[in-house]
Amino acid sequence: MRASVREQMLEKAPARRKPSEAAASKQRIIAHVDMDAFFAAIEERDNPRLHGKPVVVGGAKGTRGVVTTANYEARKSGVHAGMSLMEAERRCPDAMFVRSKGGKYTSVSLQLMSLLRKFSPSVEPYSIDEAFLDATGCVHLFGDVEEYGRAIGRAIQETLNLTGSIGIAPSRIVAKMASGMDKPNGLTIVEPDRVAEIFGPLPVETVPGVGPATQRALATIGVKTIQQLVDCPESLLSHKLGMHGRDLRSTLRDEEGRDRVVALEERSDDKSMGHERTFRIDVDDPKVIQSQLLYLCDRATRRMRKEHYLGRVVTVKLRTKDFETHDHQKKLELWTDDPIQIYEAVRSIFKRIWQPGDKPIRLIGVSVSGLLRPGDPVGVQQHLFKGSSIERRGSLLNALDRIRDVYGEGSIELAAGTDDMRRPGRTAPQ
Ligand code: TTP
Ligand code: MG
Repeated sequence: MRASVREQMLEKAPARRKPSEAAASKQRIIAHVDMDAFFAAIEERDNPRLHGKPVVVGGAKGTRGVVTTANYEARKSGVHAGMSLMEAERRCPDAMFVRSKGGKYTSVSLQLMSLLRKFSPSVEPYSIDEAFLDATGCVHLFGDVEEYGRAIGRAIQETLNLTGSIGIAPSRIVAKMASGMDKPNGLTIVEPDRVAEIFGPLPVETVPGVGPATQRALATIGVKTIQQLVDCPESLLSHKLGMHGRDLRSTLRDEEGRDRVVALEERSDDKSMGHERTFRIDVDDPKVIQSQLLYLCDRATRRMRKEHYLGRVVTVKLRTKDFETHDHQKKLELWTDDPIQIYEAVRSIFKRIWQPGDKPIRLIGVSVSGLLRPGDPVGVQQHLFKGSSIERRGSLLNALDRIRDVYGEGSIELAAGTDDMRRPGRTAPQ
């Protein structure tokens, strides 16, 4: 089915517009690149023992934990991200199991992003192995859309010795769906006048960001296909799904300028969400400080979840008794709104700037920047953390958030953040 859709698109598509016509009509051309089996492909590339074998990334054989990703060879046996390692071993006994090596993947990701900047001045990294490119003014430099896509694929292969799949379409969401249609090492081009014909009949769950819960909610109002979702009255979607419903519809309809590719340089990364606390009595007890930090992480991420943000850059601010102020940051590998993940980063930053025996602390603050909204337009969070422990923890956080919505902020807190010592202080959102 996938191959045939691709053939239809590539071969039966009406003659492509000439570059000058495309430019004249101001039709946007967006490319989406998604690397194939990213972590597993890097492991396979770097370790000759793994070549050609089924590879599962996530942890050593026989250990507890979940599959982070698996290469296409292992996927043939039904192994997929989010599955327990034990189940992966049962399904694919010959698989080679490898632990994740975060730093290495981040550095390949950076190489990928800088490589992609040769193909467009506007490259928006979207996850560790995905990016959107605004190709509108660039395609004609390479000949046509197909040559442009092939050149990107070749450059990835030659420079990184990896493969990626590419979707090229008139909008971000369609480009993203297209890149997933012919994996691995695929190139799928969707002409503007064929979008509705190709994607309209597909089930709603094909849309990135539509998980099982959204799918069920849509089914109750008879919305099963993408076309039905696009045609559904906005008020009905809002009633059923709130902001997410409105977002999905306007994304699919290309409304509200959602098609802009926002290069990192243009992104308003200066926006941050956080909380800080000034103590009435200066504090130097590490246990108290730790519980304060967890409390601040909880508060900061509570705000992020309320406003549907995920963040990536964690900053700890510290002011000592004599007003010396320190400000240190850490960039996480992936975006998150999880207080425990943020807390882990905060602890490692804090260790660098304050040790027991240092000057007592007058103020501490935690803030998160590098913010993204998952509905912009595709669910980064849902996509990246599908089936992971974060998703499971997510339902606990949702429950905590709901209790706070009803009974107030102080009604329930993360355990170590409830230390009484915080009461004498004052906190302030940043
Ligand atoms: P994906 O692009 O979702 O997956 P992939 O590149 O492994 O496979 P595909 O060919 O289908 O695109 O994610 C990119 C990397 O992000 C993936 O290699 C591992 C990591 N990742 C996580 O850390 N946690 C997760 O839950 C998922 C899904 C991926
Ligand atoms: Mg990928």
